[in-house]
Amino acid sequence: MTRVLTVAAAQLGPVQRSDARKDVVGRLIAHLREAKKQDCALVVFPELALTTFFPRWFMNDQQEIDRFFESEMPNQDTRPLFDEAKRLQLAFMLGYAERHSEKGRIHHYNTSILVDSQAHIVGKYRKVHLPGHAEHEPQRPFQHLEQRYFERGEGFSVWEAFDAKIGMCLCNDRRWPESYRVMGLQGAELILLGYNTPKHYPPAPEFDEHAMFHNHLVMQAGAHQNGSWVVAAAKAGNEEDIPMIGGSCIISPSGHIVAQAETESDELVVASCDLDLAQRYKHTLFNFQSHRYPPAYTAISNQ
Ligand code: CDT
Repeated sequence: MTRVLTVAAAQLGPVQRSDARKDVVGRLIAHLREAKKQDCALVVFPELALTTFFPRWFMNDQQEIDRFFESEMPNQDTRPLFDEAKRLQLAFMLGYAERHSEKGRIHHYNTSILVDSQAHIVGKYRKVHLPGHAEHEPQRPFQHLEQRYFERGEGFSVWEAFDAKIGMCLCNDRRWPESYRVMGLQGAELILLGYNTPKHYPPAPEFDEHAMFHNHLVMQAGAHQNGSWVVAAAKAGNEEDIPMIGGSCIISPSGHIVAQAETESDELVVASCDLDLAQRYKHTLFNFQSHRYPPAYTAISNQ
């Protein structure tokens, strides 16, 4: 019997700084209900889905910064999302800013969780590749302060859930082949990722015209070279006057985009993913065991 999982990339239009969490959660719930109508089993939400992409602002006051973080998950604001997903028997991936307390120390991460159809958290990923910078750069039209607000996560895992092997990564991770390969080496058949990408890249504005091409290029390559599906959910549209690229999509292990967002608003992108097609690539063209030669790759981890 073939294993087919119908999934949705739940693109979000802009989330403004003034938007209340409960209103954003209402939009996520609307996505869940539409996903159920379209027979989905799993819904993928963007990176930092509950708030505006706050690393674009320089802040010094930790109390102000912490207002964008969640100290518990679920919490009062997100409980309705978990309850509705359980009622609909839908699994989901959610990106959010995590404030974590351990041994008397507070940590801040850019995190995603995998939640099963019974509303249990079955996987957690903390972003590894933190782009941007740590100090205020006033010459920029807007900041990208992920290196100021977050600590790096430890690495990439793959979880067995929904009769599939599922990996997670976040935004800038998708530009690095190592992210996919480490998940590929663990057998990932479906890689879930959320992203927030401004249309304008201040350090090299000449790249701007290629932003969507590069967005899809890296994910299509990552999917194909590892024989995995990729489900990618973006924020889109003008968020706090900063245009975000959107382009949410679902990519087959063949490398082709099989479904893609057409708008820069809240939009559900749906596809049925044949997980056995992932296995077909893993056993032929990208049979790691037969064809990779790790002794030739030591520079990748040594350098
Ligand atoms: N959120 C995130 O990682 N965004 C980056 C923006 C470009 S680097 C400043 C990305 O890779 O899409």
